[in-house]
Amino acid sequence: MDNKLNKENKVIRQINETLNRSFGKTIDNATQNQLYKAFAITVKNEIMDKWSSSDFTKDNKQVYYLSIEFLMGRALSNNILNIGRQKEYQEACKLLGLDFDSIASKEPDAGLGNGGLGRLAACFMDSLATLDLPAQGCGIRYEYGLFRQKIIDGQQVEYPDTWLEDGNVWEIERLEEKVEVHFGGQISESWEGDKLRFVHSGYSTVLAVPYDMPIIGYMNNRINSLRLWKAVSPKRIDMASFNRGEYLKAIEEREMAEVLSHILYPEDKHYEGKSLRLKQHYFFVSATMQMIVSRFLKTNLPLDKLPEKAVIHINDTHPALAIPELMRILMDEQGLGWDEAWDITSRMFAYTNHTIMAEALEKWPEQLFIQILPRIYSIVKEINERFCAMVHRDFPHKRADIHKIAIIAYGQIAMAPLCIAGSYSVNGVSQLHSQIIKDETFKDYSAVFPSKFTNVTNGVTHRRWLMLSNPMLTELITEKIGNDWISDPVQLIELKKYINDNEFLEKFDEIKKLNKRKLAKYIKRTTGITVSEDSIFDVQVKRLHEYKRQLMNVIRILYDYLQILSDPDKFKDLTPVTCIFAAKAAPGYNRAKTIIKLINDVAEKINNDPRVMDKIKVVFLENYSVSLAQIIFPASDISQQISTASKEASGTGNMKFMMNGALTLGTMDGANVEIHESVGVENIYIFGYDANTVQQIYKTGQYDPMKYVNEDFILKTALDMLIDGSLNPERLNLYKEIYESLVSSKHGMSDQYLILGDFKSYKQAHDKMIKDYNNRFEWNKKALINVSQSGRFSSDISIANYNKKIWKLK
Ligand code: 26W
Repeated sequence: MDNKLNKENKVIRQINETLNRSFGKTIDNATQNQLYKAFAITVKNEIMDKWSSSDFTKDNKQVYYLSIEFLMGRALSNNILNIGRQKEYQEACKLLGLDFDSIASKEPDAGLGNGGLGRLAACFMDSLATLDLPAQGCGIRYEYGLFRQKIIDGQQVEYPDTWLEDGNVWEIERLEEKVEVHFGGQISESWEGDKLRFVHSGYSTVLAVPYDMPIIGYMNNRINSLRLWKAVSPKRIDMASFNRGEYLKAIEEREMAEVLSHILYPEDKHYEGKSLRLKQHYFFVSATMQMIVSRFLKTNLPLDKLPEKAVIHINDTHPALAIPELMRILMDEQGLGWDEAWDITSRMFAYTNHTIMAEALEKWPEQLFIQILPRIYSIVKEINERFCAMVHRDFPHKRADIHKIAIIAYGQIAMAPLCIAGSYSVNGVSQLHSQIIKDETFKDYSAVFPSKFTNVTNGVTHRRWLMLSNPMLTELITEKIGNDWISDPVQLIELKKYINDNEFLEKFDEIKKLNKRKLAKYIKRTTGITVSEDSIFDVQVKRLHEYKRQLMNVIRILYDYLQILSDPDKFKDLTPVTCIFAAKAAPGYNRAKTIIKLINDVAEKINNDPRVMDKIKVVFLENYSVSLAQIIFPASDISQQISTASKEASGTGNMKFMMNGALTLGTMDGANVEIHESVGVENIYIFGYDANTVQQIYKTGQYDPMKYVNEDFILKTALDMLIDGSLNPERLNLYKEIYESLVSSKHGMSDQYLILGDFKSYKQAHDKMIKDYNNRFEWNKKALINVSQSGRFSSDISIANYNKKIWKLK
């Protein structure tokens, strides 16, 4: 090591200083973990000035993005990228002989989300800061994020995700900004002059303590905050004075309070009417709304100006209680009457819906709600009564249906209607999805409030999902078209100039191959399976859900397997395919867990059958996470987006694949429709029923899966493998229910995901892709067109649209 050179390097000097001060170490004797922390602290120190100056200012309107999930992933590399210092940090590592990636990998993922909804919130945070918009994310500082998944004997086993165990360098605790949140108790009414007052007593208190993490805009001066609330018991504070008996009781109470921020619920489909979850929701929205109002009060403006200073975005219905909570604060704490409070509140909220799956639409048992949130209940009840009265008065033809559209009915409180009634804007997350919520899911509400409904298509940050994940492709792009695309991603369109440029396409191909080599190494290291970097990487990575149809993919793999066995000669020139899966299943979702087991059983069978001649390999990667996704997307050739049409609200993985030059195999669902529109029919592989046909089948009940089985002997044989012991001879019944659900044609019993109905066209489209891949020049052209069209799906564009259509910040 050249010491003189090193001393002159500013980054090295700073890191050395940090190591010395924080750990009493030098670069030569620090552990990798200490090195990571020293890097992170150094970056944080670099941004502190800017962070304090981008703090809340009273001049500008600000958006508060409320979300029960923020799936941030790792921050170090992203932050270095966004402050524009990648070169300096890389140079420093080179001088020191350190491997930056391995240091960065010491950072635990912030996995505070299940999937699409949580990751969208993270991409939006990045784009908000980059577009220089004043914004704050607000959520819960879960002690445990989404569980860590291990695959043992082919089965998912869940372990706690202890991401905070070793501290979190990025966060700042702001104890002085803690607020109280109240649960339970009674409400009494009293008249104060001509005002009816509500007094809440006998409640229990939980303290909400905020922790802020910096959200750094790309190469600008803005640093927004992600504020996550931790639940703390107020009892802790006077613990010392307690005698022994009270001490135990105090501990118990403390645990009851602090459990609120212990764990992220791992469900992203079945909403459950659990009291802990209801408390979590109220906990973080109450803290957030109190913060917003108290900040506003410091401006000394009259309360009716609040909507000019703050807009509150509700990410799905989980933060819905922010609406009645603001009403409570304005009335009970600020002394406004109902009409004044409602006038303010109803101008401040915007709501995004992320799913039409009926079982995911939140409803709370009325009794539970009354018990936990008595005052909020009385406000929701009043909102409901006024809403129903308005419908009754203004929409006489809807009178007979009022029980269907009410917020409270049949002993349940429905959150989506509350959000729609209390927000000035309601949007879906892709053109198709927004159409469906307007015309089907929420049609009664769109008839009442037609002007509230709009669309903003999802997007993903190209900084994390292209620049960070795929540095080689980023460099090639910038070398050719300059770097304007970074701040204006639509400029990626300039890449079109190279679609007939042999030299360019060869480089493009080489980069894909190097990324595949990296993934192949990861696969070898984590699963022991050898896959060829020359095989087609055919990938389906996302949460495990029946509607996403991982099962259809597995059946197709079995089908291909049987085809090869039946005529090996015919397939000896076939390009080998590596089928890659990664997916977590909700711990209580048994069918999803069985499908994981099935994928692993199929992998075991095929990978170890010499007759397959390595033409098919099946790999299930455990513990799908943001960091793993960053390795997978750049290395993928085929992007499987095969949901039953109408079920996937948007999808965002589809965009990440496209950005990295994978070709989509998909149904006309969610954002696939817009990807298809962008790249043109030659550059995407679309198959299957469209959303209208699916609705038609549901309406008529005309679906006869056995017809498809009887037409196709190989399909029949593939399905038989589920029940004839080919896969799991010791547990013959393991896949019996799955088999039966696929083939049953009894009305009401049949497979609502229509797997066998779509199977033939899926198989054909897949075959065509495998064949087309052989013409690599043409394939790479298509891939390049996908990259060049992906700018439209940057979250920068989504955020610009949110601002233009909904928030209207300066
Ligand atoms: C209460 C249980 C629960 C929890 C989370 C129900 C539903 C959810 C989310 C709304 C599920 C979700 O993540 N939806 C996904 O949102 C993405 C971002 O908009 C879309 O791209 C996906 O299509 C959608 O499934």
